[in-house]
Amino acid sequence: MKSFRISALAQGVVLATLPFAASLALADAAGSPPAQSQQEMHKNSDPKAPPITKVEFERAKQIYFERCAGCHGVLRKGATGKPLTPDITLGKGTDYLKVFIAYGSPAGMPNWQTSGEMSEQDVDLMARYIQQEPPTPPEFSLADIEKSRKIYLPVEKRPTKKMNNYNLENIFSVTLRDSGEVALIDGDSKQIINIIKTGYAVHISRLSKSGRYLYVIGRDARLNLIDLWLPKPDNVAEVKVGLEARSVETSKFKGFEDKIAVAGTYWPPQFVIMDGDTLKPRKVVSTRGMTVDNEYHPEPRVASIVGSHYKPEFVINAKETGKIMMVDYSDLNNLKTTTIDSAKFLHDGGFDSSGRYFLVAANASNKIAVVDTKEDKLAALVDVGKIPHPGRGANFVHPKYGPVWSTSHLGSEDVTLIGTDPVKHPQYAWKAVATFKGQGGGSLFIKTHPKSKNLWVDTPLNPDAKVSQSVAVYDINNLAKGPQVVDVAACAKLADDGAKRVVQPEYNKAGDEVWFSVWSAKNKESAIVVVDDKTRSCKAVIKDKRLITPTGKFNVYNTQHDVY
Ligand code: DHE
Repeated sequence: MKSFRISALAQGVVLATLPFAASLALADAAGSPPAQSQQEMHKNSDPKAPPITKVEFERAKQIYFERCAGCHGVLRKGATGKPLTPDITLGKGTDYLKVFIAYGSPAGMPNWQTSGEMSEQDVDLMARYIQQEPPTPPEFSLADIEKSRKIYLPVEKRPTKKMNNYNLENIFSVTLRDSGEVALIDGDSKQIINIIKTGYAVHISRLSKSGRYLYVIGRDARLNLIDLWLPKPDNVAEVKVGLEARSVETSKFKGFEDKIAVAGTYWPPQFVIMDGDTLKPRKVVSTRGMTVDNEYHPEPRVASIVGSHYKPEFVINAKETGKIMMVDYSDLNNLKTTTIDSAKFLHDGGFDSSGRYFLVAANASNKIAVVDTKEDKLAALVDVGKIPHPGRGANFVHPKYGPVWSTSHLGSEDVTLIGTDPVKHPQYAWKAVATFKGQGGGSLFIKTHPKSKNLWVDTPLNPDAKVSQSVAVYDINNLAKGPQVVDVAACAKLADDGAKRVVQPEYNKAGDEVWFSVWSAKNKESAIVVVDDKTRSCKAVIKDKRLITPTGKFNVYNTQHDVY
């Protein structure tokens, strides 16, 4: 295990700390044929695979981990993205693969080269790399997790009450994707409170039930625990829960407030249940097993996790198997799990407005699975458009259909509404009651707020820069009117040099501002644009040289209370 961790992670650190030009020079040197002939070559089981040196292979492995594994899988068996195993890629050949990687596709494959995120040499390298056999990373046991754990401030030395004057409920935890940090921004003053070291490319932030503890999980499976009660909120504990991860959640049920945390990993395919205040691992559970089609899958990655409000349970979604596990955390020695069959490949989702039903995208099946967390049963599988991608979705009351939850799509321009009220609107419950057109494919997130009349839909992965730099906003009482397009990137007034994806609307606590990230490459300036929800015009722009590649933003109150 050690050798993989050290080589992959050390490589990442070396490349991340090299100046941009130096890392390109390294790529140039590694990519050119004369250098190849002097270097040791990587040995692949199929001699038809294009040549790649050992150094290039290690570098490509790191790029694949950072950029590709999330969609295509560590073993490249496919999920949100297509399978990329050598039986498929060798037939396509290097030239075909290079074009696809460079230009992307409207179905959601990013345009890595034309957006400036990968050099021509890197695109060539990746096209050759994905024709080799994928390397299998090592396992990660409870003992490995415990060994990695660090306590920066023991529980007995932490404050017993809030020690600062911040309005904690309106703080935003902002992912600084490529710098391996989060920025805590005061939503009232728009000032940065602290920039906190975390794992690489934090994926999400979640709050403990009381709102005191903030948990952030990196793609490299490093989980940080931040205490918002400190005079200056900062890390108090940290643990590495595996090699690759996307999700973290906390116990929300009465009697278990702030007590338990859970993190799901992409690799190894498992989840770990921990003490909420120290991150001490208590139980690791593998997700390997049969899919809903009764075939064995070696890599069912853990996608979204939410804490039930009805039972002491976590709702844990295994992507490749399409199984939703209701894991009872009240007795970890006699762990009870109810497994619900839904559809492949489970990804992101959120609660309906009542907090009883959890709606999750089975994205490659073009379905939304609805779980009743009170009865622990599948309430419905709803057909929607191509590759639904809701984030946590958006709940509002539709004039005709009553309470609805909505999703946009990565693979189509559709925005779909699903009825969520089986009591007063049973004829619409768990049906796709309306679909209307957004700006285009490549949407990742949709958002509204109980106090707002607006529904915001982003399109950061659309290949057309005009579309990826703007958002569509609809009047929820008059959806037929169509959207107003707001050019959010223009408000940020950034230099015209490369992709500026506008991503993830997030409301402030009051529901009268909506925040967007303007996500540039890591060596370019980015910004956060705050839009006035009523006038739909730019209200503030937050710029700071420390705001490197901001992506996800999590308002403390809205995240803590599942308001979306
Ligand atoms: Fe995400 C949510 C996985 C790419 C930003 N993303 C999620 C969740 C999963 C997931 C499983 C739900 C977690 C939960 O609720 O418990 N994301 C993946 C991937 O596998 C994928 C497709 C590829 C990858 O390599 O990671 C991927 N995601 C991205 C990005 O490229 C984004 C845009 C930028 C980034 O920071 O990496 C991104 N994902 C987000 C955000 C959320 C998220 C902001 C939470 C949205 C919310 O409002 O809840």
